[in-house]
This record gives sequence, structure tokens and C-alpha cells, in this order.
Amino acid sequence: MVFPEKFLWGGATAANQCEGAYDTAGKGLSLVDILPAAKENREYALFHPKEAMQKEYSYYPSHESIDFYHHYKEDIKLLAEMGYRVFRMSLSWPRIFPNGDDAEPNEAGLKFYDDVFAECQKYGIEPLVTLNHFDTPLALFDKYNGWSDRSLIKLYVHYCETVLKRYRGKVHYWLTFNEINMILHIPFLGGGMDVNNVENSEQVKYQAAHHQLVASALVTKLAHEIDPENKVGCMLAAGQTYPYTCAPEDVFAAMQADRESYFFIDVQARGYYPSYAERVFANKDVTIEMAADDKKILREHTVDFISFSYYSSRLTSTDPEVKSKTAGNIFASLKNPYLKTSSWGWQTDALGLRITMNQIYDRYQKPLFVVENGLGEKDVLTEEHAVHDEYRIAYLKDNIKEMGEAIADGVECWGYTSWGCIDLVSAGSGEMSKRYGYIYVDRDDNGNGSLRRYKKDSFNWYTKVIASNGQLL
Ligand code: P53
Repeated sequence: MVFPEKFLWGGATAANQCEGAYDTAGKGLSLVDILPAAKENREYALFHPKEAMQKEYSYYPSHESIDFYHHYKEDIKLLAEMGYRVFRMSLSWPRIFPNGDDAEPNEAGLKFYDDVFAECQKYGIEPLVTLNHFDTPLALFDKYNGWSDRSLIKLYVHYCETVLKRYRGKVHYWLTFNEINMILHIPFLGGGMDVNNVENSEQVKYQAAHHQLVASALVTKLAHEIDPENKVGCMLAAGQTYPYTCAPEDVFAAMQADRESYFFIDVQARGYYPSYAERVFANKDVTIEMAADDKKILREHTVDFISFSYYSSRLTSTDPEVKSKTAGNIFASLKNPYLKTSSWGWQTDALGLRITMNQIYDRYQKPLFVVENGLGEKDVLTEEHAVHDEYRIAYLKDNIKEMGEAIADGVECWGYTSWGCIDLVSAGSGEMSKRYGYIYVDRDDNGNGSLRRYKKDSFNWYTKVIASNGQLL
């Protein structure tokens, strides 16, 4: 297995799922701060945010989460111990602009990330920063219905300009929007909006997507102007869609499903709407309102690299009889009989990562960055404070091996940050018990626990992987 010499090994987190301190030092509420725990409540809130806001739930996991806000020194030290070269994290927009449209930033919020970056620098860890990971300021949901309103472009660009200037030289890798295609599936998390009582929800979602695409291009421009060393990436929730059978109808349906996601990257990487968009929009009765300069901005400021999350491949069929959907995953996907399934119903497909990487690279010929990958599973902390997570090691080993194969196939890939390197709150379910980390955090689904950190078996395994640059898997 030959990984490039400077391959960036590391792990990934997001502010909304690990920081906690939800109202500390001037932070405003974010979208996720109104999401309760317990699967059914959370799903209801994700798709009925207005109604959920009227209710009072007993527990909101983001409010304390794993309290990274107060533990970041200890946590980054552990990441350094594993030999991390990169740490993917996100900035909380409402920690810096509590209402999203404040004239001046909150200095305490900015200072917190100065401290976090200083800690990374101490160990030679390069931060990879997501500017918006599911935590748009809640006030912008109230006031504008989020990204459905064009005003969000200006507000987001103002926030990004503030942090690009502040952290100039401390951060070189930026992602504009986490899983930008998620706006079609969970419009509240992706776009800070409720699309329930609108005439044509597709119209609202694609118009909001257009606003994000323009905002992403404007921020790419700014990032390059502020520091020519900056590298800006887009971020896709990826996973190749397979046809259920070799029936041409199934093959075509699989292609269409992938285009729904690639649509976003087509614009961010190539600089213009793909040729198939017109027909898709006509079928959905969507007309995108554009400002005079939008097309020019999109064309001139494409991304430097393409990052993506990969958990599994997807499967589609046109046969109404084939209905055994996988549990758990927000992306409607059929159960693939050739694949194993996790306790949360997510399927494991390491070769699918190689397929996906080749597919994306063939399509865009820009460097890739695997910024999420991993297995969410229940872990058991033994009396000796050990966690024997050989299932996680097996998942990661197989996926890293296939990533190596994709590189050997000719794909340029800059790095790998597995998801939830330290246990954190699940975005989909709000649970702590769906764990991805190399580091166990003592906290349960109801918010009980000491918050102590413990190394899992996978911690030692990943340390060796990095030290050997992927030779020892
Ligand atoms: P969790 C599905 C549903 C929600 C978020 O997911 C998702 C996906 C991916 O298919 O995206 C990412 O926590 C996301 C992370 C998230 C991770 O997947 O539901 O970028 O924030 O935690 C894992 O198990």
C-alpha cells in the first residue's frame, strides 16, 4: 500500500456535535440546539422544526455534548498522541455571530478558536476547517427561513470573511458547506429552513441550494485573495448508487440518483450548472432566480479540491416489489444482499469507497480528501476502562485498504479524516451510544457520565497506521 509521503492522516469532528457550551461566552443558539434526544423526537424535530420549537423536551444533547469546549487541550493532546497530521473541525457560526446578522463578531467566540488552533500548532497538526456544519444560527431560521432567502449569502460571506482574516496563516484548508447535497434530504440541517408549508418544496430547496453555491464561490474567491496559500474544498455526502439489477431501467435510475448529489459538485468543481439540470428543473417545476453576476461568480471561483463523506454505497431499483429498505439511513437506500449491516442498519462496503473515489476523480480530475468515514457502533467500556472495538478496526482497515487501492488506480487524494475520532453526538439520532471514535467518552444517551476520555483498542491500531504511513493495517 503506497500512500503519498505527505498524506494527511487524521480525524474529523463538528462543532455542533462535540463542543457543548451552547450558551457560553455570548454564543447564540444554533439549529441543532433545539433538537432533542431520542430517535423519534429527533426525527420529528428535524422534519417539523417549527412545531418542535414550541415544545419543551427534557434533554438536548448538543447543549453539553462531550464538552470539547472545556476539554479541547486534553482532546487535541490525545489526537497528537495518535500522530495526527490533520484535524477536521468546524467553526460554530453562532459562537461568532450569535444572531447571524450582527454587525460585529463576538470576540470571545473568535478567541476560543484562536486557542484551539494554537493547540493544534503546538503538535504540528494542520486544521481542516468546515465553515458551516449543520449549525446555522437559529435566529436566521426564525427571521429568513434560512437559505431560502438570498440575504443569507451576504451574512455568510461576512462571517467567512471575518474568520478567514482572523485565522489567516493558522488554517490553510477550508470547506464551505458540510455535505452540501444534504439540503435536499434534511432541509433544516442543511439549509436552516422549514419546507413543509410551501407550495413547491423542490423550488425552495433548489433556490436555497443556488444561494449556497453562489456563497461558496464567493468565499472561495475571498479565501484565495486573503491568503493565496488557502485551499478551499466542497464537501459531498458521497456513496455510489448501484442498480439493483442489470435492467437498463435500474441502471438509469442509479445514474439519476447519483446526479442528484453530483449536481452540487458539478457546479462547485466545474463552475456551471450541468446540462441535465434544465430537464430536472422542468420536471420539478423549478425556476432558479439568479442575480446578474451569479453565473460569472460560479464560473470564476471553483474549488481546489473535492472532499466527501463515505459510509456506504447506495442501491436503487425501479421495481415496486423490491421494498426492503435499510433502516437508519436518511438517504433512502435498499438493502444490498451482498453487504453486512451495522446495528444502526448502515451497510458496510469498503470496495464501494474505491469505486466512489474513482468515479469522482474521473468526473472532476481534482484532488480528493476523504473527510468522513467510519463505523457507528455500540461500545462496551470494561472495568479496566478498555474498549475492545475490533469491529471498528476491521471496518477502518478494509476502507483504508480500498482507499489505498484507489490511489494506486491513479486517484490523487490528499488525506483521510475518519469521522468522530473522539466519540460525539450522532447527527441523525442524537445518541451518544452510536460511537465512531478511537477515544471513548463516558457519557450516555441521557446526558449521564463523567465525560472522562479513554483510549479504545482502535486508538493503538490507528497510531500504528499513521506511523507506518498506511503500511501496517
Ligand atoms: P450519524 C446521514 C444522516 C445525518 C448526517 O451520521 C449524515 C448522514 C450521512 O449519510 O452525515 C454525516 O451521526 C455528517 C455528520 C454525521 C455523520 O454523517 O447520524 O456530516 O455530522 O455525524 C454520521 O451517525
